[in-house]
Amino acid sequence: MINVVGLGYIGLPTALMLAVSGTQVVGTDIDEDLLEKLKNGIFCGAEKGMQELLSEALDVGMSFSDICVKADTYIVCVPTPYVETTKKIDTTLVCAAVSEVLKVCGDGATLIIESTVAPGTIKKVIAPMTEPKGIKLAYCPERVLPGALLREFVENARIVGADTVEVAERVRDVYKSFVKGNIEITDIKTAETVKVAENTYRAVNIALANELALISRDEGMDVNEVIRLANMHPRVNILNPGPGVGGHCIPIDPWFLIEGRDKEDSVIRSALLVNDAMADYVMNRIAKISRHEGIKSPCRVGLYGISYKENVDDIRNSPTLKLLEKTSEFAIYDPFVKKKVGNNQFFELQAFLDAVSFVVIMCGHDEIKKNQELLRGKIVLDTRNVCDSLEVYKL
Ligand code: SAJ
Repeated sequence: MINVVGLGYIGLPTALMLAVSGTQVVGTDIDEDLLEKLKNGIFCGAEKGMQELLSEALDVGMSFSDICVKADTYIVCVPTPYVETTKKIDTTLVCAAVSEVLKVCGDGATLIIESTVAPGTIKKVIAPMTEPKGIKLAYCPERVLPGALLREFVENARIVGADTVEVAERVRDVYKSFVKGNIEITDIKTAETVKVAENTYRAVNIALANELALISRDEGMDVNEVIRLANMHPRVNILNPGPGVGGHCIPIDPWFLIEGRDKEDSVIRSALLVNDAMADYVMNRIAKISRHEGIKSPCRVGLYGISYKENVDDIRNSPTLKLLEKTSEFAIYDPFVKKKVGNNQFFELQAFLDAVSFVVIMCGHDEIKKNQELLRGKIVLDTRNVCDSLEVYKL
């Protein structure tokens, strides 16, 4: 039996995948409202296929609990944020989850951490907690992309970090039940580093795209054209510039990799700062275009998209929220965001468009890609390069 602890965007699909693949699974979370919904077969997110997977898992007897239960194997998938001021990992939630596991598990149980951690955290912080009970520790980071979660859960290769081959192989067997990609074995610290290195690679690549956007704007060129043509080189693959880098991984995990290395020059630190500065750049661009077009009030400016990226409902570290911190009068709208997060928020696309003269596309949701015609007659700043049939301002 496996107890998955933390039923967020990784824990829940992991638990469901294991359950439908024939393992007895209990999912644990402290959010009672969430548990009630899940027990009743209700999935509240936007991720494709999750609703069906939940129904299937309930049909094969998966259960939910607000406390940890006795099991052979535990998988901890709770968030590991950073402390805003120091950029250092905040291990409070992961330690709390491990403490709860330790209250119920038998000696020698297997404990897999999936939460992203700063390299060395398992040895420094988790192992001292689990050693007295002889717990077999492993680290198996998730690498799935929100928006394509269930496909990537099955297809992606995985890394298992463990201190002995015996533990690694046991953990590999757990994931083998639903993973078709290779499952590679390494030591715990290497696995921790691989996880944050992957997200750092993406952060640095996006920062390059963002810096190219600034250079291209200054020099009167379209950055998207620069990148499109550069990417025709067989060994160049520059990502897309945008209004900033959001979510709970790419803007945060690279800080874990450079924790304690404050004195060195760092391409990683510079990249994070370049990405963070995009919010100010977009604000300046909005101000300049507004002046040019004679738009006097920020209420007439509408930010399309509140989530951190296209076609997801997650708003953590969203570039739009960063802009709202600077000017709360902007109108906002997002087809995926149903709760109120701003003063001047709309819940219907046409009402939003009727209220503004200037639309800033912050997320390239399919909705706006398919309905570009609705923007005709508006001033548009397209930070995501999604409008291909209209005259728009570019990043
Ligand atoms: N972004 C750009 N330009 C791009 C791509 C992304 O500005 O070309 C922005 C997005 O708009 C968003 C942010 O970056 O604001 C992050 O989005 P993302 O799609 O790059 O990544 P996440 O956070 O949704 O998921 C990442 C993935 N990591 C990698 O691709 C290396 C995913 O595989 C990880 O599992 C996930 O982080 C995680 O949980 O660590």
